[in-house]
Amino acid sequence: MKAGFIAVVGRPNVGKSTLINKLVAEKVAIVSDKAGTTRDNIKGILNFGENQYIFIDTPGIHKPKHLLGEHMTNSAIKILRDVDVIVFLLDGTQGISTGDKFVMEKVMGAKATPRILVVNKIDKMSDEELVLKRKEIKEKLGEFDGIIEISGQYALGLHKLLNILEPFLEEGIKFYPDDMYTDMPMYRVITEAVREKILQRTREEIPHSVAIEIINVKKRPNGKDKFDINIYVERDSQKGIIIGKNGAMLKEIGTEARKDIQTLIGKEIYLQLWVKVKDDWRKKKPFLKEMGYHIDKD
Ligand SMILES: Nc1nc2c(ncn2[C@@H]2O[C@H](COP(=O)(O)OP(=O)(O)OP(=O)(O)O)[C@@H](O)[C@H]2O)c(=O)[nH]1
Ligand SMILES: [Mg+2]
Repeated sequence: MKAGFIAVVGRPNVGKSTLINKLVAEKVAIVSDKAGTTRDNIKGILNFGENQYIFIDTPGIHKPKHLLGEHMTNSAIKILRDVDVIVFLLDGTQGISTGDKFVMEKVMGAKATPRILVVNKIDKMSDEELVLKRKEIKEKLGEFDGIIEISGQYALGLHKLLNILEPFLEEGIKFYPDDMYTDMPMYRVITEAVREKILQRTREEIPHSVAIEIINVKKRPNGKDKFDINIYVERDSQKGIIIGKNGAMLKEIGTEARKDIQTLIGKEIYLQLWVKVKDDWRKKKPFLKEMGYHIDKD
């Protein structure tokens, strides 16, 4: 019996959350094609054979432009020192960028922690590209304790990944009960589901400008519990887009989010969504704190 903590880090959009959902075979983290989807560390726990793998999904590491970005990048960097092994995920379909080198700097900052380089999205790569990628990694990033190629989305190479991580787990312990696959509280399952539906339907600044808060819960013993939820945006124009023509967009977001939440929590609920404007909230510390985003470094 072995167990260990594994931080999955990389620049935004490389597929960290998709990989963790696939590994634990549950929807732990929300996913979208927009960079900057994940805003907090989330654990995805996998019991495989006798072993317990505790994966930590992290926000994409980037150079922040506001306090929310600072919280996101700091969350990812801070966890590096506290894990047994680091998985540094690359998008194999793209060249190694200054963004990846920035991640590497942070990974190297956690000196003693072993690091595995994982090339993702190989479903879109040829064999020749894979060989060239190994060369590029060596030249631009340096040496690792292991390198492997996978596709998180198509579950290719995941057993190999578990095998390569196994030696870094600690002997003789288990940290979580067998039926627990995440540490996410129910309220976050709900707010993240709403945020995902907005991210999947909007573009440009909007995905980055939304924050979600449950403002009221009405428990109804003989009916569905009712959740009132605020969607905060930064501008009036964004509010209009999220509400949509005759409220069509907001309705769609609510319907889709409700379906996901019901599956995740195993019971029917009623969702009421409200859209509110909070100017430049991503730069305002008290509001960020209220939303559960902590920007203090330690
Ligand atoms: N082709 C392909 N696409 C993938 C794969 N894994 C993830 N994607 C896509 O990549 C995009 C980003 O995926 P996420 O899992 O949200 O990426 P992330 O690294 O968690 O992103 P942030 O939370 O923004 O840092 C989505 O559109 C995924 O569908 C893969 O193995 N192959
Ligand atoms: Mg993510």
